[in-house]
Amino acid sequence: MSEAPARRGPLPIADVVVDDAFWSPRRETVRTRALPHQEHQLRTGGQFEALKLAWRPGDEREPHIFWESDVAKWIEAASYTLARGHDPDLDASVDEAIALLEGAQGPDGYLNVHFTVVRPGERFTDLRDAHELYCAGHLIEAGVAHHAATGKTRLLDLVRRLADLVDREFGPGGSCEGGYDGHPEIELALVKLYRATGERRYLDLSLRLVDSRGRDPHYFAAERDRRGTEGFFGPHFLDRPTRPEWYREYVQDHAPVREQSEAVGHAVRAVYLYAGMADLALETGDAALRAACERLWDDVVSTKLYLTGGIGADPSREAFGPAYHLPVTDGYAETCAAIGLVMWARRMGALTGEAKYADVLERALYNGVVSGASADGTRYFYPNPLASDGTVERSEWFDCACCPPNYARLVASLEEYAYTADPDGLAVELYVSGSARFDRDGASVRVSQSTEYPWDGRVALTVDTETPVAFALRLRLPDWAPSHTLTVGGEPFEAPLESGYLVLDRTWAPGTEVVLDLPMAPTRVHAAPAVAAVHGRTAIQRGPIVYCAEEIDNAGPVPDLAVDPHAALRAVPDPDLGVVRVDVDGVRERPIDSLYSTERPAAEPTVIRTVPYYSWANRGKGTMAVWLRESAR
Ligand code: FUB
Ligand code: ZN
Repeated sequence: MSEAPARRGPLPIADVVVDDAFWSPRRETVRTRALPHQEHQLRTGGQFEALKLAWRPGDEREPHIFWESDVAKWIEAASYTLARGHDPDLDASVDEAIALLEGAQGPDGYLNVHFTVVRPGERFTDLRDAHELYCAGHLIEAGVAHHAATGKTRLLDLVRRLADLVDREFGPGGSCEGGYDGHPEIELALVKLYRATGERRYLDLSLRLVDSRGRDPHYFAAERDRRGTEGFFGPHFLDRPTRPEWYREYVQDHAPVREQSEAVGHAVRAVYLYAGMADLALETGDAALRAACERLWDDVVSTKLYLTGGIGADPSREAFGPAYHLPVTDGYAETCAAIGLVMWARRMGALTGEAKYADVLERALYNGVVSGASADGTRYFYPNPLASDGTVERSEWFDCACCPPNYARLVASLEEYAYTADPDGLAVELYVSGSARFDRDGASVRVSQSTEYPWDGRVALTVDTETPVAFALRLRLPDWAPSHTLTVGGEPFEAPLESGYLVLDRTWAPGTEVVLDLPMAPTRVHAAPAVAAVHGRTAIQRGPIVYCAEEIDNAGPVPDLAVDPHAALRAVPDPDLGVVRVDVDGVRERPIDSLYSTERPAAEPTVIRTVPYYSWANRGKGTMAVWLRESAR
């Protein structure tokens, strides 16, 4: 029996059960609809086929530089799903994909089809653009997940051969010494590989890659000069030669990571890098790395975070915009970026022990991540705008298909986000029915949760042990909750609030019940005046759920609606939609004949219906807005 962990971190997936009215159907949809749909897309789109290395110049479907990452994320999502229960068909499909990957791997461990059949001889010559290390990172994450889920070692062995090659090439005396990736991802993956294998050199490699960024002489400029071309994305980034500093920021390569304070550049690249940095700070105790992570976090949440937990406001480059630049209709907020924020947040929580990170994790998860897929799991958003002119809808797939399997792997691995074990006991990060099991003083302890969250704020927890056992149970008090009530064994209980957690540090008798009640009254949310895009507008939130008005519920275009600023917000269970709606009185303004008028438009009273943002665009196209105008009265 294992003992208390030396530091905070997620429990092994096998020790967590998610059996939840909100999440279980979504996870089952990932298993029965999303994963088969994605597998079909990968088979018909060329990703699987490419691994046979049969492509020749002139053939259709030239293997793309990051196709392996699509396959890898799909395998990772499938692995988490296989960890929950036997699924022979899925297991067989995963084994087939692994066999294809094995066939595509070179004898020295190299694996990237594009640089094997399309541009042989050019491997690792375009680190800024070519995504080889990004793909390697996703493959490594898949290998670790597949081994943990199934006990099989083929994919883990494969990715170790790949990681060993990267270690040789990027280590002292290697052909890419001093190099690093233009799209971070491998850094956090190598930390996972280190944890899975105990091999310190993977951690050292990750640290080396992180620390090589932002140095002069500039590696990417030198490799461009060696290559003599602008690289894979040269034709897309025509202004890159004249804006070198901007493009260094784009890949978070403008300063050594310990000196970075502002979240800049491509949002997914950024949060994957910051997640890796947080992992490394946790593993090494490096205070400067931790401080950089904290500064970058503060910058994101105080100036660059959408209410939905989306990040990356600039669609032209999938990038962070300036502070407070959070456009709605033409904003960006890629699904992968919200997912990356969730990944980073979990690591920041483990690093610091502060609940504020899980608050943001929850915001992103229930809003900007869940919105990424349709209710049936087979259509996806890439950008997740906070308003629509009626033209936006999810797609079955994308040429750049990063988001769909990323959604699947996150939802399938919810176990990793619900709890953290720590030397004192257990922290409940997310309120999700199910349970967590851990060992304490030689006893096996199970903490079970029962809740209708996010629709109802009552969470009942039961501590099951054979004998009394002492440990601290931490319950995150969400930042949206203005108050709470807590009972232990049916009696009111005063628990101190530490770093955002209610701490119940006591000896637990078998079967003790804890009930946390969080008020779920809908509230209005206003943005800081500096957020020009939503001046004078209000949003609605209830618990962790952000709401939006959709045309289909409001008998006309959403831009015509204005909320009465004094009207009560009414929570209305909607069994047809399977959600709690929020209704509010307001007005519908009538169109006027001219573009401008000295008169206010005539307005008629109406009830404005709002539904969870994550659920929008499941009932056809129409206008939508999270931030609603307020009426004049
Ligand atoms: O570059 C790989 C992935 O494609 C990124 O993470 C996404 O933002 C999309 O650009
Ligand atoms: Zn994406």
